[in-house]
Amino acid sequence: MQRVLSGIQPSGQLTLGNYIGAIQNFVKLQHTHECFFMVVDLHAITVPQDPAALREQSEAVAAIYLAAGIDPNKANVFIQSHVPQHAELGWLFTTLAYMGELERMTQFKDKSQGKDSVGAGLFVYPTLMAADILLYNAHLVPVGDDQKQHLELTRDLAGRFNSRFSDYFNIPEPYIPKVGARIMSLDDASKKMSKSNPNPASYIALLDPPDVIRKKLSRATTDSGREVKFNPAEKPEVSNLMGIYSHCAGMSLEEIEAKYEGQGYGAFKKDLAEHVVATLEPLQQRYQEIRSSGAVHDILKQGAERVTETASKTVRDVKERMGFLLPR
Ligand code: AQP
Repeated sequence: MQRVLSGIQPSGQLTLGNYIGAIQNFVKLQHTHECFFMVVDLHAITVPQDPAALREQSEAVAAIYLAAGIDPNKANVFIQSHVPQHAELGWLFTTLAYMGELERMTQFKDKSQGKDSVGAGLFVYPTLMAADILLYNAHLVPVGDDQKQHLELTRDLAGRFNSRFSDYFNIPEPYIPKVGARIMSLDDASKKMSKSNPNPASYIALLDPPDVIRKKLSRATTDSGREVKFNPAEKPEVSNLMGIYSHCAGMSLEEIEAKYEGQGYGAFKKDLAEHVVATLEPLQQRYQEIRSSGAVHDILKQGAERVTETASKTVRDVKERMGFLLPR
C-alpha cells in the first residue's frame, strides 16, 4: 500500500480552506493508502507563536482531524514534536541542503518580505519538511501550489543522499487531488484564505458559530455588478464564493449560475451561508464531543508510538550511512 504523508500547522484556527483543500482529502485517502497525518508544531514555530495558543491549537487541530472523520485506527495521527526523529533527520538534511536552493524558495521570500529580522527556522523549514516525508519513505505527498517547490527540494535531497551515501530513499511524488480547490480570502480574492491572517473576517474558521459564519459571508467582498457568474479572471470574489458554494452544496457551478440568474448577490450569499453552516455543524458537534471526552491525548500518544519504530529505524539507517558512530 502506498504511503501518504501530510500535516497542518497549529498556527491559528483552522479555516474552511484547510478543510476543503486538505482535511476532506485526508479523510478519503485513509481508505486507499497508509496515511500519516501530523500536526506540524515544529513548523508552526518558524514564525513566533504564543505558547498557550500553540498548545491549545495543537490539540484543536488533532480533534478536528478526528471530528472530520479521520479514523486513528486506519491512519496514523500524531503531533510532529512527539516523534523527535523529525527534528533529528531535519538537521541531517539541513547539512545536505545548499544556501542557494533554500534562498530560492518563494514561501521563504514571501514570509520574510519586509521583516527586519527573519528567523533561521523559516529559512530551513523545507529541510524539516523533507525529513517529515522521508522519515516514513512516503510515496505521495498531497501538496497545494505553494508547497510544490518544497516537494521538489525534498526530491532533490533524497536523490542527493542516495547518490552521496547509498540508495536508500524512495523519491516521493506530489499527489494532486482530483478536485483541487484553492479557497481565497473573503476580503481579498488575490490571497488564499489563511489561518494566520490577522483579520478574522478574511476567513471562515471551522469552529465559527453559525451566526458568525452568516455575518462573515454577508460582508464578504464582491464586485459592483450583480451577476452570479463564474469567471475567476474578471469576477474573482464571486467566483471564489461560488467555489465554496459548489463544494458545500454539492452543486455544479452551472447549476448555481442558473439558480441565481437575475437575482443579484443577496439571495446567493444568504443561501451560501446556510450551506456552509450545514456543512460545518456536524463537524463542530463531533469536535465538542471529542474534546470533552478527553480522548485526544491518548490517541495522539498511540499515534506517536506507532510511527516511532519506523522513524527511529530511518534515522539509525541514515546515520549509519553518513558515518556516525552508533551507540551499541
Ligand atoms: N485557502 C486554502 N485553500 C485550499 N487549501 C488550503 N490549505 C491551506 N489554505 C488553503 C491547505 O491546508 C493545508 C495546511 O497547510 P499548513 O497548515 O501547513 O499551512 P498553509 O498551507 O500555509 O495554510 P494556512 O492556513 O495559510 O496557514 P498559515 O496561515 O499558518 O500559513 C495544506 O495542505 C494547504 O494546501
